[in-house]
Amino acid sequence: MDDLKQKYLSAIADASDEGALEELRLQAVGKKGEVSLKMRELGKMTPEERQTAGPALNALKDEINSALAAKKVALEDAALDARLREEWLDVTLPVRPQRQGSIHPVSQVWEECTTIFGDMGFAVAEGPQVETTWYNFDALNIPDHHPARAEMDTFYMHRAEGDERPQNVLRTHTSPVQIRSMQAQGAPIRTISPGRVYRADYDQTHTPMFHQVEGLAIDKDISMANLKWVLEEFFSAYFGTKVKTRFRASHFPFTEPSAEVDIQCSWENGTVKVGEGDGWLEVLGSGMVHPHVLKAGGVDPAEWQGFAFGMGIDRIAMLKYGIPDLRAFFDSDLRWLRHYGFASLQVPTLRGGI
Ligand code: 2NL
Repeated sequence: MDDLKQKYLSAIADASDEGALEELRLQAVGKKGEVSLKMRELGKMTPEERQTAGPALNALKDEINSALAAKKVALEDAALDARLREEWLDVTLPVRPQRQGSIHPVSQVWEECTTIFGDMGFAVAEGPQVETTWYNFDALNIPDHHPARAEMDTFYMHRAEGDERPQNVLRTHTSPVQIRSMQAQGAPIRTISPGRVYRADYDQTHTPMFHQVEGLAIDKDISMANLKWVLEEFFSAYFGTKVKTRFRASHFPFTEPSAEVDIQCSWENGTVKVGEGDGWLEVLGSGMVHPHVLKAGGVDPAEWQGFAFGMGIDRIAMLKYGIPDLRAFFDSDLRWLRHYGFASLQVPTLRGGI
């Protein structure tokens, strides 16, 4: 019996996991286990033998059971210790870098424009980027021979050999949207049309795609005085400071008279500040809508008149944020974002930053 005890106690002590332990329990004290079989032999013993063997077997069974229970607890503790060693977290580690999106500055300025003009009572209209030459040119009093129609300035859509339908273009301004608004709702009208426009041009101050917001106000007695007020109100709201404007006579086919508008600014060691100083910066074109254009929009020029203006969203975004080169917007958005130290770019990345 001592052999049995030695055998099982040392086997239990050596058991490496709960499975092995259960195996040992069955071998020793299970129904057909060695100790149980021995207990069954008690019946064949003499009463004297049974008197010593009975309590001894019970004691052995108890001892093995408590060794099994103790070992089970020890194995569980060891397993927990191992897990704790494996699964610990260093809460002092810096957080993992997270990629964070942000609204593109051009989109932000676009949004600001619609909000400011919206507050002044202008509706917002959008329209197709692929336009007919009628909406893009003819309706705007741009004659056939006008240089703006030339291949080098305008992106003409591909047309299959023998296709005689009028050629479509990528719109060169958002004026077609204004024409469509006039046709759809007639006069009076106050609307702005922000959007993407396209011209075959690429240098320090021109990109083939850029963003424009045009404005149109037509009523019985709209004048350039109203235009001046609207623009000064807009620029003051946009730049957050009172901004004076200066109108210079100009020429556009779609307005008569026409004016280029400058805003007040100062130049200090190469940086422009809007709304102060005695310098001027050209920011937009404008004028009184040409009677031909009113007619194209289905509005009677004998009864109605109005102003229109067109300004570059990218350009006024650059002015507000101090971007020197328009190409920064499009060559690489990252370059532009980095210029402003946008939060997402301060975080180290797997690519080693940009
Ligand atoms: C510029 C010049 C301008 C307009 C756009 C316009 C639209 C209609 C009728 C008349 Cl429907 N005019 N738009 C007028 C004057 C100038 O843009 O240099 N923009 C950056």
